[in-house]
Amino acid sequence: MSEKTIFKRIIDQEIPADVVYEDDLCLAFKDIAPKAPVHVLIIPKKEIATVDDLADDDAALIGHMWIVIRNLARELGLEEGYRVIVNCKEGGGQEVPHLHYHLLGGRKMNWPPG
Ligand code: D5M
Repeated sequence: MSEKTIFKRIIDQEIPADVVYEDDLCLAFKDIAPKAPVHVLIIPKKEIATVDDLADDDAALIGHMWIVIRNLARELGLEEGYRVIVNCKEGGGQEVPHLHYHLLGGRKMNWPPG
């Protein structure tokens, strides 16, 4: 059995996180190294390593997570706009192998990203 990821350890409450939302399917908490005034990570409680590892029947879970993202953006005061990023695998800049959405806002976002 491979070692738990840091995000699985947060789900299991083995390490603390600044949780802003939780339900049966997902958890949202503040990024430890924020890249914008608002930087929240939204993760499924189900262990899915990357976008590449999504199963066809994860579609409802992913749809649910987008509704959570929309609600969080409203609650966090991001009516001027925001960015949602998913890094996929090493080449995509993913460091933690547990699927996560970055919700970034509170400043003007640049394009293209690095
Ligand atoms: O993004 C992984 C993100 O996870 C990165 O922005 C830092 C953040 N991170 C790492 N450890 C923690 C803890 N313990 N709490 C909160 N945030 C954390 P990636 O897309 O994989 O590069």
